[in-house]
Amino acid sequence: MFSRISVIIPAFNEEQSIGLVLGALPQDQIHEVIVVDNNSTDNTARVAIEKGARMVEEKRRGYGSACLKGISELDNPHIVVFVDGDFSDYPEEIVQLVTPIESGEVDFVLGSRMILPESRQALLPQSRYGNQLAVFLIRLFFRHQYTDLGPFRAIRYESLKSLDMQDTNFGWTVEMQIKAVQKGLRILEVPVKYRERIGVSKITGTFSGTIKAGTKIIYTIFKYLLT
Ligand SMILES: Nc1nc2c(ncn2[C@@H]2O[C@H](COP(=O)(O)OP(=O)(O)OP(=O)(O)O)[C@@H](O)[C@H]2O)c(=O)[nH]1
Ligand SMILES: [Mg+2]
Repeated sequence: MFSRISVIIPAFNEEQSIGLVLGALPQDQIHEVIVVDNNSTDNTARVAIEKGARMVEEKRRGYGSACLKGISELDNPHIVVFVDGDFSDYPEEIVQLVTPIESGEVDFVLGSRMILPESRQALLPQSRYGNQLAVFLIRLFFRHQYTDLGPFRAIRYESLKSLDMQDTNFGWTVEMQIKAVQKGLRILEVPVKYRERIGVSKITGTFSGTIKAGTKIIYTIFKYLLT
């Protein structure tokens, strides 16, 4: 990896996993790693700093708020990578995400957990079915076939800026994917591995999180259809 790569990790109470995520990233090849701590009540921030990440705080709760904060702190990268802090993704696979952008082939690479059977099985059923519904609606309305709304993704910084991201919580991933289609970005999906999270579920692993996230994702799809 020869470009300046910045990694943004939103994290809320991930003290058990954030160190593993940071340890698995090839940090010597990465320009900066920004952990956005969202008012964690555990030692997420301390572990992140000990493991060499830059830690920034975002008081406003929400996955999108944390990502927006991370973007505002970027030090002029070529490529921005988003990865979760729960060690569900395999951070070493960053190479597969970044290489097609470095070669000039594409602008946006989405890590799909729906391609490898082992990854698909590691998804919670509500994620699997929710994703299938969401990607069906995106294909219907926006004419692009995605297979997943996975959090592990890489995008050219210039392209990311052109998307003018807004969502402050669960609509973040789908907003990026819809806007990427609308802006005519060159999009590629690559298969990524996935495993059960470490630590406590915040979103999909909880009933209220699933309802809130599912509703927001569907709402976001219709919002961009109608605007
Ligand atoms: N900054 C921030 N991060 C959050 C918030 N909620 C969750 N996260 C982080 O966002 C990532 C995704 O959240 P997860 O809890 O893994 O959600 P999920 O993958 O849909 O479902 P589970 O893994 O089953 O919980 C993790 O790194 C969380 O720490 C939040 O309110 N603010
Ligand atoms: Mg997770």
